[in-house]
Amino acid sequence: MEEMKVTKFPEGFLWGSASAAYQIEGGWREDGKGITNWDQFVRIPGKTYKATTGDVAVDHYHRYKEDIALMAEMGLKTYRFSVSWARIYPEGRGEVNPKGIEFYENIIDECLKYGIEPMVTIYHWDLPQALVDLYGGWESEEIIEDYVNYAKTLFKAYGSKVKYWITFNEQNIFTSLGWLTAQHPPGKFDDQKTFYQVNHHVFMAHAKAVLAYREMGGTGKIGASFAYTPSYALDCKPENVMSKHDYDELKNFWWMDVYAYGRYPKAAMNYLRKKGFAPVVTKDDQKILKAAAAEIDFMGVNYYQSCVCEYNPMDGVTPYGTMNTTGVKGSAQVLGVPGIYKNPANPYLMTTDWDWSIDPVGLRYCCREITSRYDLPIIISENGLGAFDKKTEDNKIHDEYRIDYLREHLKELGKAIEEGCEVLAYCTWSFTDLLSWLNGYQKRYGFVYVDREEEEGATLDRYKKDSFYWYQDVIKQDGENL
Ligand code: BGP
Repeated sequence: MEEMKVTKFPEGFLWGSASAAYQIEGGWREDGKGITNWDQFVRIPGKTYKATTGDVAVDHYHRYKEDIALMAEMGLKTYRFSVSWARIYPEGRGEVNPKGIEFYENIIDECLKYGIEPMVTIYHWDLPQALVDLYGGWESEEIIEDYVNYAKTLFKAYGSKVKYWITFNEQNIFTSLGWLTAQHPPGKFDDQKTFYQVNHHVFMAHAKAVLAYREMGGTGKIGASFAYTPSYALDCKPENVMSKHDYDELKNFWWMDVYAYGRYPKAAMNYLRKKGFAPVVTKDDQKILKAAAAEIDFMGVNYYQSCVCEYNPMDGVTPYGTMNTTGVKGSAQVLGVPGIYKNPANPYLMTTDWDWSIDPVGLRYCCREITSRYDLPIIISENGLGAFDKKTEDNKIHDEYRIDYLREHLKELGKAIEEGCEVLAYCTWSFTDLLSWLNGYQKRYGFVYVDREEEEGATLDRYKKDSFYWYQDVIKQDGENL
């Protein structure tokens, strides 16, 4: 389609930024918070970059007023943050912790005070450890009821103030890293059978929470956020095109089809049945998934990069190999599933220091695919550049590379809107610098620099980066100056 100029983002477009509780809050044992799976996992030697933890993180727990004041100064229209389940229910279930309820109430009120729309992620990976000890966390279907109970507690407490709800952040990532690559808790390796069953439990928890929200009279918008890595076939060789098809079913539609249609993609399900990995799905489950699919209001998309698909022979590469968590360019390996696909580098794209491809067009591709396949509105719930930032002697951070990255992605998003995609919001990852789960504090994403390194002890003072002023201007002009 012909090259077009973006003239306008829609009226009321939510220019935003995002975070997650574990990555910013700190205060890991304060005010009655329970221990989470991540609190434990980061203490296992070798699991995180330089043994970094979120014990203190960027101390948002004590500095949220300062951070939200900075958001207001920037002109942010929405702030996406997550609630830590263990602050609300220290044991995952049972007694509510009033201090936890109060903390997020304060955050919500502080946002509303400045006219910033709070967007709440109910689950962004930190799970009360008590539920893992009790029944194995997501491995048991018992968790569905506990999650729904927790979600209902949030709907009840904040439902009159919060209009945007995200049930789960990147179900595909936390389950893959948790049960396949052992890089996230519970650190299981190549356990495909459990992986698919765990995912089914998460789908059911999502679906039942969506239905509960409606039953409680919720009139806001609710959906899940998916880590969408769109794929391109290496070339027109039919076996490579087929590998792209398989990749899409197994890595993308497996999740998005369930959210949007309430059913699993057929070819992928057949493949998994043959392998013995297919989840147990009852007739009742199917009904619930379908009912919830009819109720979601948007597809949340976390977009960072695209990938290339090439046929991978039976003796080819596996999904398990070195991931770049150090920022040393070129240290990531090509991975894939034998007999199906592998993901070689894209020679047309540049990469970040962590070997993630930089592909603004991929964001437009995501929006177009979702619009055509699901006909759903879209919330870009994350997009951003992880980079090494340097603070100069006069306390400036010249992150023009981040400005370039965001500008190019926003231009493509604008084109997607022109092409008919209904995009409600765009949240950058992230507002302040924060902890990157596996990559420590040196991989920075924020508009606001936080003075801290991998070791504790720095001031945690905040400094506005050049990108802060740039995004402030984008928001002021509603994207007309991109
Ligand atoms: C997404 C997560 C975020 C954030 C982001 C950046 O997968 O939802 O929590 O971490 O990725 O990733 P990373 O920190 O690995 O660079």
